[in-house]
Amino acid sequence: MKPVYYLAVDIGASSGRHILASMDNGRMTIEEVYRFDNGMINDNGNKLWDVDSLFANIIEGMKKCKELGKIPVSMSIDTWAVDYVLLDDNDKCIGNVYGYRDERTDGMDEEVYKVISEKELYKRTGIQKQKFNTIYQLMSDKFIRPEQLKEAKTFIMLPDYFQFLLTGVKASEYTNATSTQLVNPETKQWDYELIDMLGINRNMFMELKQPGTILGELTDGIKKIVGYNTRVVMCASHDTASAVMAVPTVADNVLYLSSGTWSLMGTELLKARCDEKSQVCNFTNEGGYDYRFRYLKNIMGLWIIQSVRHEFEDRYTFAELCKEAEETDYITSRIDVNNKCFLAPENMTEAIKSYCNNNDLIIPDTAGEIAAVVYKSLADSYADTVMQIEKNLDITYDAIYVIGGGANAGYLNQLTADSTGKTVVAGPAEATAIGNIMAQMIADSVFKNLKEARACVRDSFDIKRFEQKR
Ligand code: LFR
Repeated sequence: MKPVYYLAVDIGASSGRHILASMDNGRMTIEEVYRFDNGMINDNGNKLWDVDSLFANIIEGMKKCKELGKIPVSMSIDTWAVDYVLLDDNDKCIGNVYGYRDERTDGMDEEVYKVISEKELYKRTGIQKQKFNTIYQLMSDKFIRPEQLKEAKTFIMLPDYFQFLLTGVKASEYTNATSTQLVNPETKQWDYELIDMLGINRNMFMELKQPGTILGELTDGIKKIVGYNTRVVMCASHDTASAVMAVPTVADNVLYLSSGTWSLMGTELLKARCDEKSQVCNFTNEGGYDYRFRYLKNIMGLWIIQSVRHEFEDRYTFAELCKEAEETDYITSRIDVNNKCFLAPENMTEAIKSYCNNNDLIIPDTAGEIAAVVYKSLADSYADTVMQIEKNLDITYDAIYVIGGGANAGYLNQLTADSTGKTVVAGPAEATAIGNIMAQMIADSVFKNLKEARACVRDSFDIKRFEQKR
């Protein structure tokens, strides 16, 4: 029998990929068919996404499936969170599509708190404070582009926007929408009262749909370009929500670390925890598949090392950087990876050096020394986060499930096992795309539910274990 293919388009802040998946004897197999670079472009000091080029890449990857003779029965797109497009009454994009590292949200928290206190906002939404959350971005729209905001008829987040371009169907997916900080964790719909309080046009927002919803088929125009038709299904379109679906275990109460541009460390809860302890530690309750909540913390993540690598002119692969770091084990300096100076510095290497200088730490110099400082500091911050989660939830975990690209960083996995004292279970590296596929396969009745799909992921992919050595 010919295999049935499902296509995941997983676009991260630094790269995107098209992954085809199919079932083979009860196991899921995946194949990367297309990959492209991504990054915010700097346009006169504004950090923007080039959505046209992203969409062109989506199409290129879809064409690749045709070339390979592997036409998917369905497809879905996930991306990072919080960013959005404003559409006019002809459904055309209005103005810039800002990237979340843009500085325009500086000071916007204070503007929001004039309307609702920080504490009340957390109680109401359960979403951690990140200066780039959509709520602060929309507040900044009110200041820097009020005309465009007024003109906007539709607010649509990036995966939904791309899927609209493919199908002509406009809709909003729930998991990604929760990252706006405008969704009520009880009703799982927009918090219209909050939106009104902020003075934002509530009519821009579309009813939220759960992952698994079938959106529609390709428009005639797209069918012609790619050479086939397929069904577009909503996955958990926030990449982290898809990644968490692919944690390779059926156990409850699991500690995961979704490791990519960001490190997202947390667990799943059936009810959002919007208490003070969680707020103080800045834990979020983002919406997950099947009405679960992702109780997690954003840690600056591999973005720091990605940036350093670029600054060394991509002379080293990530594996080589790990190796160099391992050989530079003597360096004792540690940085606070979540310090805001690392969010969007002009030069990351310089930011690390000046952090060390300002804190009387030995200043790292070589690529290996810098990488060692970063990796070890990340591992330390994972250990702090584990302690906070265990304390807040009164649970002890035995293992950390590392999923996403960072699962391939053996050196970091070992450091994490050492700093936390937990077993690190690493893989799958393509967790986000796999989660995206899982939602499609569940919608197509390949699996009964999330648990069955997770069991399949556990049995299908190569998973490595790391134990504490020192
Ligand atoms: C990871 C991620 C995080 C989100 C950040 C910004 O790719 O989606 O979950 O906080 O990017 O959108």
